[in-house]
Amino acid sequence: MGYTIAQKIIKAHLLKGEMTVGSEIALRIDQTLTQDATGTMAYLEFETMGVDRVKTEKSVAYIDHNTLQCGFENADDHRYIQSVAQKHGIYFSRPGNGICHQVHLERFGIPGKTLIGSDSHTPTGGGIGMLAFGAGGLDVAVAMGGGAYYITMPKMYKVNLTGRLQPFVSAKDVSLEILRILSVKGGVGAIIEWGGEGVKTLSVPERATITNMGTELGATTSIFPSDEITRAFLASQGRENVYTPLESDEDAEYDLIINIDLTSLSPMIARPHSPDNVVPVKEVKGTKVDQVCIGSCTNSSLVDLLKVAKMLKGRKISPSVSLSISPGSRQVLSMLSDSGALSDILLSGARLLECACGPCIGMGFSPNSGGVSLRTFNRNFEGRSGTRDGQVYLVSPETAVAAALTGVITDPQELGGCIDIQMPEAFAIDDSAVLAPAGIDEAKDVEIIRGPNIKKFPDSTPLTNELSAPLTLKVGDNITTDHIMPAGAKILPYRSNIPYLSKFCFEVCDPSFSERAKQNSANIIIGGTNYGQGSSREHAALVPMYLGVRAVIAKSFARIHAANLINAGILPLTFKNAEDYDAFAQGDQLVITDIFSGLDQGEITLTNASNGTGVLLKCDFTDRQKAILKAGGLLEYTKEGGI
Ligand code: MIC
Ligand code: SF4
Repeated sequence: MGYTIAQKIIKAHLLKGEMTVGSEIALRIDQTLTQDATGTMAYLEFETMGVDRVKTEKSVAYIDHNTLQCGFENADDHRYIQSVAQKHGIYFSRPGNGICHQVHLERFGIPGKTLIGSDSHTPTGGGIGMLAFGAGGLDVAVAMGGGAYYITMPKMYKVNLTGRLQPFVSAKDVSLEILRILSVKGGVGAIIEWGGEGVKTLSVPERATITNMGTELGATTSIFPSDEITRAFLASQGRENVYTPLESDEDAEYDLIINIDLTSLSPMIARPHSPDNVVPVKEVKGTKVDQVCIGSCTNSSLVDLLKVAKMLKGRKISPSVSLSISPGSRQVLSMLSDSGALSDILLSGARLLECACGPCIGMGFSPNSGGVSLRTFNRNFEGRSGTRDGQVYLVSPETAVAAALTGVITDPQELGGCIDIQMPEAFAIDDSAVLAPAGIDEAKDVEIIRGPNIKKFPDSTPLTNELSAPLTLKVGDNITTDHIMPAGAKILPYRSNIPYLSKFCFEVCDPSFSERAKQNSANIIIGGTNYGQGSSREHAALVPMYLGVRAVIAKSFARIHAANLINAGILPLTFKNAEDYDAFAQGDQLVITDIFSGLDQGEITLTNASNGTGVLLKCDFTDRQKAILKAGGLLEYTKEGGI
């Protein structure tokens, strides 16, 4: 049997384990990336490992999420990250240089290499043929220290593309279409390979838009072949030397094959509040729009913004709409400016924001109360925009501009005209905003700068054989990490201050959770399916750990969040029978006994002391995961000598 692209890269990086679906494998990691919102914690963790210099081929620290610097907190964290990077051999991408995934694609991504990043959209690198995973900060810290990255060997899915996209239909519509087909749970446990003749019609940034949103499918990662288009992109970035071709074998086998005819696609839109709530734009046309945001790691490439500029040229946006544009990188912005396209954007009435995540993570530009916001981003979870009742829709840049011009949701195909944009042959290259680390000798003298906002890493509690705790919170299906640990301009500056962050835990679902949890010595949470989908933020595990959460019981978990819970020493347990979820009510007193032997048997009994019901829970952990849980988390485990 032949290999898929992902299997080939896995095989070349396999340190431990068998490549059979469902078994644990350990991978050698070539590159890492962090961003500031998860990076401070990741570097604090890295420091505790006592490794002088990163062991990866390339590690980059980006500052892109939290660039507002409303107070000293962000600014201090940025200084901290800069000094750690300088000392330990990490490249530092300065604030304003761009969004990690966009810059990494442009300047550092290499086909066939492995990358993990403390950000769930790291699979963007799959657009260039990298095997790129989102991970918790602690996993990234371990990889920087030379440790392996552990995952469960995924299934292989293939999406075969045929045909060619019609004018005003773009890669984002492909992402939304696959979300419509598979849902936010449809990619769980799988790597999605994009192939077929239609792939040849997509540029690297378009491919990256698609792999970026594979995260919203719950996929382990997504990947495109590395072909002549990849070579041309790398050449235009002055990096042709890192090109290697990569394709799957003809007889590679897939667990699922989906066919999409690009020619038949029309503009799509995800309605509030889930990226898979997708319909054709036509179905919601005419809805009044208050705000339009163009940018994010999904849609902020040069080609995206040149299209936007062409559609806006000589036109004015609707007086009732506020339009923001955040270019993905300094390279994109400088080329927009040199080509004159920036003026076309500005003269239309758009507002230019920094090359950063910005509104995508609620850092400003929140919609008005109940306001309708069309965004080219990848997530529209409730409250994520910073406005609790904001109505966020996800669209392509073309659909975004159409709405900005007309003031209502509009199918961009109805606007007419032509927006064919060619990829430039050469990108403007200036890496001066990426600071190289100090050399080995000078590094000894680099002092780490720690501001007062950086608080101690919270202590974890080693696992006990019996757990008796109230069911402090019961939630439903598809709970996101934005529910568990919200972000946004008010909270994001405190990502290195777990005690402060803890006040906001589950604020969107239940504002009293944090106070109630603090009163108990231990707490249990029950959730539905796909618990913890969304971001890779380990804060969604560290903060509950700080609040005394010892176990989360759900119908199923999202991959990165389950790994983060284990890393934090919290038991992620699943109901053996999903219907047992109904046997519990918030406030019930729960007891789990014989945890240690249960872990070995793969099954634990949960008793509801309030009504006497007993149900079985699955705990299918690998030996390494059991050892991490017993130690009280990955940090304790590594301190005890585990790898
Ligand atoms: C997100 O899009 O939710 C974020 C903010 O980029 C997160 C990371 C974080 O919470 O810092 C992610 O996707 O992992
Ligand atoms: Fe930044 Fe948004 Fe991308 Fe997350 S999804 S990395 S917040 S742009």
